[in-house]
Amino acid sequence: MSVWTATVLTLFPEMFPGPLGHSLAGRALAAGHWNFSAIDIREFATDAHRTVDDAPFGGGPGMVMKPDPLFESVEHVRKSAALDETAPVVLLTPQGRRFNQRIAEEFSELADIVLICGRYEGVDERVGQHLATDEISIGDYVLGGGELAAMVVIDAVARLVPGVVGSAESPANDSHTTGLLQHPLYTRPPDFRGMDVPEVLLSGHHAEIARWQRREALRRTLERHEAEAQRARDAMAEAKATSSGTRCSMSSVS
Ligand code: 6GU
Repeated sequence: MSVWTATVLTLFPEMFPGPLGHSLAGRALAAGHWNFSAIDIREFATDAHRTVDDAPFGGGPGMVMKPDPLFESVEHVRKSAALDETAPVVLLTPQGRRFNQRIAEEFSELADIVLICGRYEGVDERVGQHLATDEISIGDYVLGGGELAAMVVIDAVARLVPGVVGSAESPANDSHTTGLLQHPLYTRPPDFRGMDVPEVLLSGHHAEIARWQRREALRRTLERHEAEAQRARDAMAEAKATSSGTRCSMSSVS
């Protein structure tokens, strides 16, 4: 049986496996529990100059990744026997849906994964519409390209694929899987430069420890959500102020 395989299509294959070659996922990769390959999109350019980008129709700044090398390279990996034909093809772009633990779980239940790293100002729309099965962003900020985002997605998904990272990990208890953030963790020494470990953790009282951990997880989760709700309220107040400002200036014009 072939192992779970992540295939990345990129203009910068030398960036890989990068951090994926280290830590838990890296050891599992070296041990053959999963498989990784980076494919150079430029090898699938269709002209003598190996062109992978071009100016946008309708004008505008920057360059757009051409569709033909991307379609050719996905068709190439789809044909390779090692890859499951139902593997999702994920386009990494700031316009995609925001990656989270639920999406990581979805991907981990599918066989294999293909990731396309966007570069330049963007990717020809036909790639998102007719080639990719998914468009993913890892957060509300703009990176120079999809490569770091692909590494984030692969790291998060690989550790959920059964057999990839080993049973020592228990993804079922991960924060975000439980819907709660993780409770605080401490290790030796119990007194470090006057900073103490909470008494209960040293008590050996398992039921009390479990209660403390749950309370702390709930407290952190509430704090985070309250901070997010406050930001949303501020944004709402700001939007209302702006739109009433607009109405005022409109009425003064008419
Ligand atoms: Cl997937 N790509 C780029 N270029 N920037 C991003 C991103 C992806 N996700 C967040 N920012």
